Amino acid sequence: ANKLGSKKERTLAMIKPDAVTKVGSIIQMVYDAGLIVTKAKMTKLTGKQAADFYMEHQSKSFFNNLVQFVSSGPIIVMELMGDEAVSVWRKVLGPTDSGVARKDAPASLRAQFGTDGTRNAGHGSDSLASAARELEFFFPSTTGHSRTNTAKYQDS
Ligand code: RTP
Ligand code: MG
Repeated sequence: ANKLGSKKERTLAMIKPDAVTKVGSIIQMVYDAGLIVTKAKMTKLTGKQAADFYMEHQSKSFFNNLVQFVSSGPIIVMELMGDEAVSVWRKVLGPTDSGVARKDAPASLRAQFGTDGTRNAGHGSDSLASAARELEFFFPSTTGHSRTNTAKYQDS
């Protein structure tokens, strides 16, 4: 923690396929929240890569819909940095279900750009541990350990 008691963190933000055309407004929301973009790329996941990324949800009823949706078109992934970036970015996203978000957090990203409980415009890591894993997934380290053991995702 710094002398004001806050912690600089990194998190993985994803603009899902339904909101890629809103990238300009979304990056403005990043900066308005006091975070900065330190890495970014547009890419597209295969179904297998999407299933790997969301493997924590493989037993859930919505898993197949989620994998199909997130691999249905281009996405934009970003490393965001700032004080308490993990929780700040999830606050910007708003509630998981965009319908709920429109009622409870109308200014949130999901309220403005999402559709429903699955097509919800954005993703944010839910903990520091998730952030470390998800950043490595999309922006693999090139030093310190073997890429082949850790990188589930590579540009094709
Ligand atoms: P995310 O991981 O994408 O940031 O979303 P989250 O933490 O707010 O929600 P999570 O429970 O981790 O769910 C991951 C994604 O799965 C889709 N989902 N569909 N009932 C449903 O139809 C349902 N529930 C979740 C959403 O795309 C959600 O963001
Ligand atoms: Mg989640």
